Order: sequence, then structure tokens, then C-alpha cells
Amino acid sequence: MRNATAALIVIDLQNDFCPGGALAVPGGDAIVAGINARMNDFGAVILTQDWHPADHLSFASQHRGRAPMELTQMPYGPQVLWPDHCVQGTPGADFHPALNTSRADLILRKGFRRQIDSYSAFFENDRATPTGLRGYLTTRGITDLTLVGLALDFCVHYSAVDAAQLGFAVTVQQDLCRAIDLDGSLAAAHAGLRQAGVVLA
Ligand code: VGL
Ligand code: ZN
Repeated sequence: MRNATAALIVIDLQNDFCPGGALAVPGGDAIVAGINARMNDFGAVILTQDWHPADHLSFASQHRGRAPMELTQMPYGPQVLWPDHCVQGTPGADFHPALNTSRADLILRKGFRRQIDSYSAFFENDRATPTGLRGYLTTRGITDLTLVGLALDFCVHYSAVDAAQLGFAVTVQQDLCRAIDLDGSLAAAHAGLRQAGVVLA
């Protein structure tokens, strides 16, 4: 049975986050079949897509002398410098080919402003610019969210915490997520999710 007030939100299941991609998350492709199988349990399925211009300021390549995975300061705070990834219109930004995209009601793109990264599907990294997803969900009467996808310690983490703070009932299904685990980011994500009241299933 599909639950009309529950949505499955699949975070950034894109080629660049899968083995062989520019910012590969170990085992990122191993969760695709399980995610497809869960889609029928939800009244709504939403896919997010990391969608950067080629000169995005989260890319280390845009900062002279800086290397990927280093930290920099942006006007909105600290920001990890990433390898170029999920550039708009490139194969790396496409969804994993086995992901069932036809079941999606909405594909939400984020990270398209050069100056601001966006881990969360709700607010960009300045923590102020909304993506519009809240309005979509609330106007559809959706109250319960299950999040899966990549990466558990970045985009899934930030999306789940924001969703809980906005008042949604949020579950992160951990076996359908994979993590980057950069400098303790996975432990920080677990703590942050618990503190926000997210159910870790
Ligand atoms: C992500 C780093 C940079 C993610 C996106 O989807 O977790 N991580 N851009
Ligand atoms: Zn990104």
C-alpha cells in the first residue's frame, strides 16, 4: 500500500557519486536496487540531483593552489573543496542508470548557484536560501519523509536535519545510504541526526 502522506526522498544517486565517478562514495551503486524496491511503499517519490555550473565555487579547481578535500572559508562559513563533480549536463551528473527515475514525481536540482554550495535538499549552505522543496511537500500534504542515498554524512545528513527542524517526521534508512567519511564526518552525522530527532532505521 502506498501511504499518501509519506514521501521517499532519494538523495543524489548520480554517476559522480558512484564507483568510477569524480567523487565516488564507496559502495554507492550497491544501494540502487534496494531503493527501487522501496519506491512502491510511498505516495510520493522525489529524486534530488546535485547540479553545479562548471565554475562552481565548491570546486577546488576554482581556488588557486588548493586541493580537493581541503577546507576553505566562504562568506557563509567553512566549506569543503571538492573535486569537480555533477557538472550540469555531463554524464557524471546523470542518475545512476539502474535507478528507477520514471517513478519520480519530482526531480529537485540543487547547487546551481556558483557562490553557494547546497548539501541540503531544503536550504543551501548559507542556511537561508530555500530550494522550494518544503513548499512542494507541504502543499501536497506530505508529513513523513524517508531519506536514502548519497552521501549519508553530507547531503543526506543536512537534508534530514533540515527536514526534522521544519517539522517533518524523518527517517533515514541507513542500509540504503553510503558515506564519504571525511575527517569524522560520519560520526558527526550520526550525532547530528540523533540530536535532531531523526529516526535511524
Ligand atoms: C555531496 C559533496 C558535494 C553529496 C554533494 O551529495 O553528499 N557531497 N556535493
Ligand atoms: Zn556537490
